Amino acid sequence: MATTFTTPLLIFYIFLMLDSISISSFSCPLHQKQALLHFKTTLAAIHDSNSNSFQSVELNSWNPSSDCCTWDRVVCSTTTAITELNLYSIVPESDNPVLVFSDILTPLFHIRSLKLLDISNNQIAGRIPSDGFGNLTQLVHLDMMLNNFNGSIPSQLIQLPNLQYLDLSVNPLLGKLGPEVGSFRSLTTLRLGYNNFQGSIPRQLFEVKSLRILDLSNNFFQGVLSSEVGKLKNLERLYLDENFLSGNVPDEIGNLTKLTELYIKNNQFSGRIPGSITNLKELEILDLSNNSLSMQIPAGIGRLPNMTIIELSKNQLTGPIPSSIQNLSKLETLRLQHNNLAGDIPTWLFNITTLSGLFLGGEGSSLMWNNKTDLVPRCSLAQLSMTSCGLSGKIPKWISSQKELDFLDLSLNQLEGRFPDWLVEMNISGIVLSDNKLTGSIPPPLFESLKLQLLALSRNNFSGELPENIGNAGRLSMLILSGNSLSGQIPMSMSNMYRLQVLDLSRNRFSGDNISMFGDIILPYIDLSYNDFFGNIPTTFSSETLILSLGGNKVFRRAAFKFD
Ligand SMILES: *[C@@H]1O[C@H](CO)[C@@H](O)[C@H](O)[C@H]1NC(C)=O
Ligand SMILES: *[C@@H]1O[C@H](CO)[C@@H](O)[C@H](O)[C@H]1NC(C)=O
Ligand SMILES: *[C@@H]1O[C@H](CO)[C@@H](O)[C@H](O)[C@H]1NC(C)=O
Ligand SMILES: *[C@@H]1O[C@H](CO)[C@@H](O)[C@H](O)[C@H]1NC(C)=O
Ligand SMILES: *[C@@H]1O[C@H](CO)[C@@H](O)[C@H](O)[C@H]1NC(C)=O
Ligand SMILES: *[C@@H]1O[C@H](CO)[C@@H](O)[C@H](O)[C@H]1NC(C)=O
Ligand SMILES: *[C@@H]1O[C@H](CO)[C@@H](O)[C@H](O)[C@H]1NC(C)=O
Ligand SMILES: *[C@@H]1O[C@H](CO)[C@@H](O)[C@H](O)[C@H]1NC(C)=O
Ligand SMILES: *[C@@H]1O[C@H](CO)[C@@H](O)[C@H](O)[C@H]1NC(C)=O
Ligand SMILES: *[C@@H]1O[C@H](CO)[C@@H](O)[C@H](O)[C@H]1NC(C)=O
Ligand SMILES: CC(=O)N[C@H]1CO[C@H](CO)[C@@H](O)[C@@H]1O
Repeated sequence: MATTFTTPLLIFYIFLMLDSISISSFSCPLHQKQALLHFKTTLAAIHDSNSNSFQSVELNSWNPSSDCCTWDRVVCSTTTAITELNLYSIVPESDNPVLVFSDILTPLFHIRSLKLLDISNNQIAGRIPSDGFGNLTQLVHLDMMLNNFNGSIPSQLIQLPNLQYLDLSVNPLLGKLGPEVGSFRSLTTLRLGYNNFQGSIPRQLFEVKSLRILDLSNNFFQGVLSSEVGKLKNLERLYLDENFLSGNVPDEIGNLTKLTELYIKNNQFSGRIPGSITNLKELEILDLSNNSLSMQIPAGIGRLPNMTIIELSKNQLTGPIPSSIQNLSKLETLRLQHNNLAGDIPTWLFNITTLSGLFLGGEGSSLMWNNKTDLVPRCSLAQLSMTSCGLSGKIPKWISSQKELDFLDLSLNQLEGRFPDWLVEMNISGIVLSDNKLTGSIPPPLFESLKLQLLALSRNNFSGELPENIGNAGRLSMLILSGNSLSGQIPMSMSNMYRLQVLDLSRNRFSGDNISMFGDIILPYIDLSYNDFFGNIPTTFSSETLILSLGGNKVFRRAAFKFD
C-alpha cells in the first residue's frame, strides 16, 4: 500500500515546489528596482543627518543584488511589476521631528504599475506632489494619513481614474474643496478628517455615488448640508463631526438606506431630527450630540433593529423618551443628557439587557425619577449618570445589582442618608454624588479600593474627619469634597497620593497647621480655601501646581511662597 501512495505524493510535493519557485521567480523591472534604491538612499541620507534623533528603519532587505519583489514592504503582481508599497511608519516619531519633504516621494512616481501606496505616519511635509501622483494612474488605494502635507488637494489626485481609497486624514491640508471633487470616478472611501479644510461642502461631492465611507470630521467646514447628500445611496458611514455646519439636517439623509454610522456631533445643526432617519434600517451608531436640535426625538427611532449607540446629548430636544427604544435589543449606549426632555424616566430602560451606558438628566432636563424602590434591572450598566433627575430618599439600592458598574453620577438630586456600605463594596472608579443632602462620615473602606480614581462629594453635609487610610487609594486622581462639614487634620497618608491631580477641600472645617506636605506632591490643582487652616504655608510648591487657592483661612505666618 505504501508504495502506491508514494508516487502521487511525490508528484504533489514537486508541484508545490514548482509553485513556490515560480512565485519567487518574479522580478521587478530594473527601473523600478532603481527607483526604490534611490528612495532608500534619500531616506538614509535624512537618517544620517539626524542620526541622533531617531532609529533607522529596517530596509535591509532592499538589497541591490536581490530581486526587489522579495523585499519587505514590496508586493509584485504575476505580471512582474511592483503593485504595492507599504511604506507606513518608515520615519519614526521622535521628540526632535525630522524634516522629510514631499520630494522624497519623487522616485516612487516612476513605478507606474503601483496599485497601492501607503505612506502614512511619516511626518512628510510640504505640498502633495501633483504631477507625480498624476502619473500613478493605476492607483487604487492611497493612504497618506498622519503626515504634514499642506496646501490643497491637487486635481491630479482627484482625477486618478482607478482610485477607490483615499485617506488624507490628520494632515494640515487647507483651503476649500472645489467642484472638482465631483471628478472622483470610482472612489469608495474618502477620509479627510483632522485637516484644516474650510468653506462649504461642495454639492459635487454628492455626485460621487460610489462612496461608501465619507469622513470630513474635525475640519472647519461651514454652511448647510445640502439635501443632495441623499444621492450617496451607497454610503455606509458618514462622519461630519467637529465642524461648523448649520441649518437643518436634511430629510434626504433618510435616503442613505445603507448607512450604519452617522456622526454629526459638535456642529451647529438646528431644527428637528428628521423623521426619515427611521428609514435607516442598518443604522448602528447615531451621534447628533452637541448641536441645537429641537423638538421631539422621532418616535420611530426604536424601529432600527441594529442600533447600538444613540448619542443625542447637548441639544434642545423636548418631549418624552420614545417608548419604541425598548425594542432596541442591541442598544448599548444611550446618552440623552442636557436636553429639555420631560416626563418619567421609564423603567423599561433597565430591561434592555444589552444596555451598558445610560446618561440622563443634566442641564435643562425635566426627566423625573419616580420613587421606584422595587426596580429589578435586567441590564448590567458600566456607566450610569442620572443628574438632576429628582432622585430623593436614599441612594437607590437596585444600583448594587449592577455588578459591572464603573462610573456613577447621581449629582444634583435630593439624595439623603449616609454613604452606603454596598456602594463602597462595588469598587467603582468614578463616584459623583455632589449636590445632594448626604450626611455622615466618608467610610474608610472606600479608600482601600485600587480602582477609585474620581470621588466628588461636594455640597452635601458629610461630616467627621478624612480617614487616616485615605492615602491607600493609590489611583485617586480627583478628590473633590468642597462644601461639606468635614473637619480635623489632613491625614499624613495623603502625602503618598502621587496620582492626585485635583484636590478640592474648600469650604469645610479642616484645621491644623501642617499643610506643608502638599509642597512635596505634584498636584496641579489645590483648593484649600475657606477652612480653618493656620500656621506655615508651604514655601515651595511643585512646578506642576497650576492653581492654588488658600483664601479664607486663619492668618498664615508666611505670606509669600515660590513655585519651583
Ligand atoms: C508647507 O510646508 C512647507 C514645509 O514644511 C513649508 O515650507 C511651507 O511654508 C508650508 N506652507 C504652508 C502654506 O503652510
Ligand atoms: C510624469 O510623467 C510625465 C510624462 O510622462 C513626465 O514628464 C514626468 O517627469 C513625470 N513626473 C514624475 C514626477 O514622475
Ligand atoms: C460643542 O460644540 C462646540 C462647537 O460647536 C465646541 O466648541 C464645544 O467644545 C463642544 N462641546 C463639547 C462638550 O464637546
Ligand atoms: C443587522 O445586523 C445583522 C448582523 O450584523 C445583519 O445580518 C443585518 O443585515 C443587519 N440589518 C438589519 C436591518 O437587521
Ligand atoms: C416593539 O416591537 C413590536 C414588534 O415589532 C411592536 O408590536 C411594538 O409596537 C413595538 N413597541 C413599541 C413601543 O414601539
Ligand atoms: C421588565 O422585565 C421584567 C421581567 O421580564 C418584567 O416582569 C417587567 O414587566 C419588565 N418591566 C418593564 C417596565 O417592561
Ligand atoms: C420611596 O419609597 C420608600 C419605600 O416605599 C420610602 O421609604 C421612601 O421614603 C420613598 N422616598 C420618597 C422620596 O418618596
Ligand atoms: C477592586 O478592583 C480591583 C481592580 O480591578 C481588584 O484588584 C480588586 O480585587 C477589587 N476589589 C474588590 C474588593 O472587589
Ligand atoms: C450638617 O450636619 C451637621 C451635623 O453633622 C448639622 O449640625 C448641620 O445642621 C447640618 N447642616 C445642614 C445644612 O443640614
Ligand atoms: C499634622 O499634625 C497632626 C497633629 O499634630 C498629626 O497627627 C498629623 O500626622 C500631621 N500631618 C502631617 C501631614 O504632618
Ligand atoms: C428615492 C428616495 O427614497 N427619495 C426620498 C429621499 O428623501 C426625500 C425626503 O425624505 C423623500 O421625499 C424621497 O422620496
